[in-house]
Amino acid sequence: MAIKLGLAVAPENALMSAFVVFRDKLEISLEKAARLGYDGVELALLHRDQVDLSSIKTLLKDTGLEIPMVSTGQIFADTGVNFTHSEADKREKAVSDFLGLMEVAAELGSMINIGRLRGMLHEGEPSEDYFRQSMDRVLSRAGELGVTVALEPVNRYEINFLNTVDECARMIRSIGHKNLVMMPDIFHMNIEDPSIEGAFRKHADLVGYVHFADTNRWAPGRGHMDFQSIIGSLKDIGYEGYASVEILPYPEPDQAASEALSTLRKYI
Ligand code: LER
Ligand code: MN
Repeated sequence: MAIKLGLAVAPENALMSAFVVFRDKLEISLEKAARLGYDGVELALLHRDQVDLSSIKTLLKDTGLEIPMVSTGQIFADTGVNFTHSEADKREKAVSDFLGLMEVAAELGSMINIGRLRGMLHEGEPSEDYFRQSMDRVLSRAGELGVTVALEPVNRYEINFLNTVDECARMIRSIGHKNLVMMPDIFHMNIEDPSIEGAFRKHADLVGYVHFADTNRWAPGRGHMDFQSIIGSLKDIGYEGYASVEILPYPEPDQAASEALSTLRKYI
């Protein structure tokens, strides 16, 4: 077993803000990802009715790919709803849209992520209580469906809550639910954490999924991230899950996807 490589994709009807490498019909993106040599694709969705599950399952069989993760950032990007929103109906919409995507994840055998959808801390408001209440509902359904929820530390320029791996680890440990893991993204870790390798080693037991990008968020190899050392630390902790490439599609998507894979394969 080794670390598996995934690529972030979205269906052609995704919002322009979906942060993915391929935005196209899934039969095209999955065929290209498989031909390049990826093990799986991470699927960015806004709504559960956006995709036809039976045709996705056929595509997975035909290509041999997995969908290890359904990502949910578009729920936040679309209308700004999130788990700590000041207005109860906005928190409710964030949770119910998320639970809709969790059913897709259950059907596909995927995890589901929480990035910016967790929301912000607001002065004078019980934001963390709101977050925990939303997480209670999310995790109780995750337990029923057998879906793993992955909480992603996100850097301070995007959000003011759970920025570092340490902060995120404290939250996950204090919630203490078997369906909750961490999804460190080395782009954010490069900004927030004193040591990327050190953070992986310190919280090895929580790492369930990883996002890879170079320091400038271009394909690995285009910046100054030390992938040999970072992948070395993941090997040291025995990590055998997915590292998915979440990068800007520059200079163009096919080249970015192909460069990312060839850089990472050198070290995996
Ligand atoms: C989502 O995975 C992420 O890393 C965020 O930076 C997107 O805004
Ligand atoms: Mn990420």
